[in-house]
Amino acid sequence: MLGYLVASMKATPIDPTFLEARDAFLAVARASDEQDYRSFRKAFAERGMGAGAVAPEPDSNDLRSVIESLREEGPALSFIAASLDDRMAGDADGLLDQGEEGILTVRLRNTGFEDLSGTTVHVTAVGEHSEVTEVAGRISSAPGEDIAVEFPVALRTASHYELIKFDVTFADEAAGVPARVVRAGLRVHYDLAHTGSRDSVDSPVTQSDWFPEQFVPWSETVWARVSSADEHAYHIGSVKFGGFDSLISPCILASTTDDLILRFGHAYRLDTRGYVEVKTADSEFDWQTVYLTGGSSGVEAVEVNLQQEYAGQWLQARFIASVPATSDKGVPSWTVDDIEFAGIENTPFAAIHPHGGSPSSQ
Ligand SMILES: [Ca+2]
Ligand SMILES: [Ca+2]
Repeated sequence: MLGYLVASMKATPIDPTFLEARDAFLAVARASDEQDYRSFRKAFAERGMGAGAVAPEPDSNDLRSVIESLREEGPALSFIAASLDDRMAGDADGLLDQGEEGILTVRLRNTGFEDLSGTTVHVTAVGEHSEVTEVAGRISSAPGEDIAVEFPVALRTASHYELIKFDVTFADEAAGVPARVVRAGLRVHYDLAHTGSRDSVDSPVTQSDWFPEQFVPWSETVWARVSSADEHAYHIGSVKFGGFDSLISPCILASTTDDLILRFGHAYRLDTRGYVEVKTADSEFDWQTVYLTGGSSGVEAVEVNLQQEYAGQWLQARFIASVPATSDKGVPSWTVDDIEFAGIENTPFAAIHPHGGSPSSQ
């Protein structure tokens, strides 16, 4: 058993998902004993990591893409993601706008325990917005392998930031994987520009400006973007296993003339303290604490004035806490919203603008 574990660690890729770690272990076991392989495969399936299971991506910061499966054998095919670009004919901003032609990329994964050789993928546009060109052919894949299929798309009509939809049908009838239809919705006809110094978290585009702490398999402590009514905020809490986790800001350039001020609203419900820290790009020092939380009963507004201490320097801020496991005492949590940097020279946060409009005037 220990021999398998050590050998599988050598075969595991860097920053693995749960299932990449599982597959490395199973591959090592199968190379020496088919019966052991089947026993381990059954044990993984009993814990939700069976045929058809999908792990969160290594850089996921909300783990929402997890699919559990208790099936211990057989083939399986899973839909992972769909994306659009404007690479065929457009303004090359990477976003598909009205009148442009691009590619719809459909990503599937062989999530079963068998090779597939007859996978088919079809896409139809829902509504009149776009035209999709079918791509014929049967695709082969090994267990754990990703399949990307590219369909040419022309966007005929769309209003600002419109959600257009496609039905993706995939199957591998020869292998016994029945057809499934997934409806994918994608936003089109808009511009994205970094024009903001405040993140209200209410637009979905600013989350990717933040850096989550590197994802650690088996750790659940992650900052997620959560919503209540129309209001969104960053939130950590509700985990089975405790651990440290941080939310790290994009780089900001402190003004040489104005005070650097960090403002945010938060609700803090952890027993231990949370820290707000900053670190300069060329600092020999580690993160320096600029604010320490106490418990708060409701939402509390905070202003931290760093004056001219970092004048003219590039720096990042982070929110970090040790999150205990969920206990009988209730669910611990920390929610942060409306994060603003004043007294900075750059605009670190992305915003959605009308296509072709002038970002600076929006
Ligand atoms: Ca475009
Ligand atoms: Ca908000």
